[in-house]
Amino acid sequence: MNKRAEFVAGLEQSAFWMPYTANRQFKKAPRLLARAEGMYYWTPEGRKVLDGCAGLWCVNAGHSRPKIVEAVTRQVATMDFAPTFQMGHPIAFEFADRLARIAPPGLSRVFFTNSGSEAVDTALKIALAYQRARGEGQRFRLIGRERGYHGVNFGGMSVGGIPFNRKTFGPGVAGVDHIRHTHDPARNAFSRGQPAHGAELADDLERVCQLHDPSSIAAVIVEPVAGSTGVLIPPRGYLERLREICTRHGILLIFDEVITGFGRLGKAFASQRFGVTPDLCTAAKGLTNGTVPMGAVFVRDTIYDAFMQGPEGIELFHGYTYSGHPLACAAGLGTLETFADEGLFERAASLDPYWQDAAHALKDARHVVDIRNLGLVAGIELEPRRGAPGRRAYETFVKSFEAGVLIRYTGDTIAFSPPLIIEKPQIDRIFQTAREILAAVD
Ligand code: PXG
Repeated sequence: MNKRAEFVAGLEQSAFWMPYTANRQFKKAPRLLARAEGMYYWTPEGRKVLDGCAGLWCVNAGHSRPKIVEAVTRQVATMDFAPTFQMGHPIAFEFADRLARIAPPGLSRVFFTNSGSEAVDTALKIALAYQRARGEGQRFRLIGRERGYHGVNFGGMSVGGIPFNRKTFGPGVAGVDHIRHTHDPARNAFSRGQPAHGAELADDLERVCQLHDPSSIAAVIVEPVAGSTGVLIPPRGYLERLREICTRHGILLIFDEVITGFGRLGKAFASQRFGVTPDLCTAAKGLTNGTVPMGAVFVRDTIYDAFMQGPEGIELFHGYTYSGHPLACAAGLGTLETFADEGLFERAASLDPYWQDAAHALKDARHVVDIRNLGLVAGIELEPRRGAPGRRAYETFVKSFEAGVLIRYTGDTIAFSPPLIIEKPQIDRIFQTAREILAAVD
């Protein structure tokens, strides 16, 4: 047996319980990655794979970028770890201050976490604690949206709206309700950018407010563009209307920008792209270019100030051992420098029309029932195979990897979200490969 065959044979017994993966299926026929640079991965056998999904929506500046590698290398040799509970290190303050400069207007306070899931749970807890701090402690309800994905911790799971992520884990957090999702292919299929129909779906929040009494609601959380559930772009006017309703009722609006943050939609945050400013905003992934795990919550100044005007002592009983970890902060600073030096947010904006045309060129490809896009994100929805939902998209994903292009799939949608350094010929290759595979897949 050669080395690779030996490794694969051993995988079936491997101790690694893989996340969000069909372990038994995968371990029989693994897809492995061993090296990455720029727009590409390489498999252990040296096969080159174009990264059509920025790893998992996180490597926005491309792989193994020198400024990030140098920053992390320098930091690990200087100071590996230092606590942020009643202690501090300059790089954490520096990173937060740099982030505040590109944050949505007014959201210039930053709480560090280690992942998107932790950022979501932190944002929900800050929202509840803030309502209490301002004398509105009766606001205990948290409202999410059907088809929402907010990570896998208990808060995020509870406000999330994807049945498989919830149904085996008990009742979740109390006092949660959901508004309806915005997916409306009957009216909006093949929309380019934001769909025209559906602003009125935001009024579903009014229904929930009337059901529970708005004065019992602390916060509403939505993804400005929903990613994991299959790339759902907000209808024109929808986010504006959500904002209005929240403001009218004293409810905090949280944008979960874990995938939309850091240039994905052609601006630092989706909030700036849509011109709608939430009260809190979560981030992760592109924050450190995926190099070192990290998440963050951006908080409106007035919310931070409310805590700082409370009694002396610890203002918020919340935090993680690794909040503001020096390696993550170093990676983050290197990432921001790379974004700025190369103008990557503007680059994403300028590629948007080309990307849109390339995606929508698949309108007549086999199995395709809808195409959705915004910034450097696209979702192509396939007609489900009869009796086997999700199977066609899964096979497309596997065959695409074999053909040298890494994409994602969720349900029957294949999703594309490349690093923002992508070149036009690489855009062509991603969609051309998808077209060929769809023609061949049953
Ligand atoms: N919020 C949103 C909007 C996300 O997309 C999280 C929170 C959780 O982040 P962490 O870092 O805890 O995983 C996410 C994560 C996919 C895919 O292919 C998307 C995510 C994660 C893995 C795969 O759609 N999003």
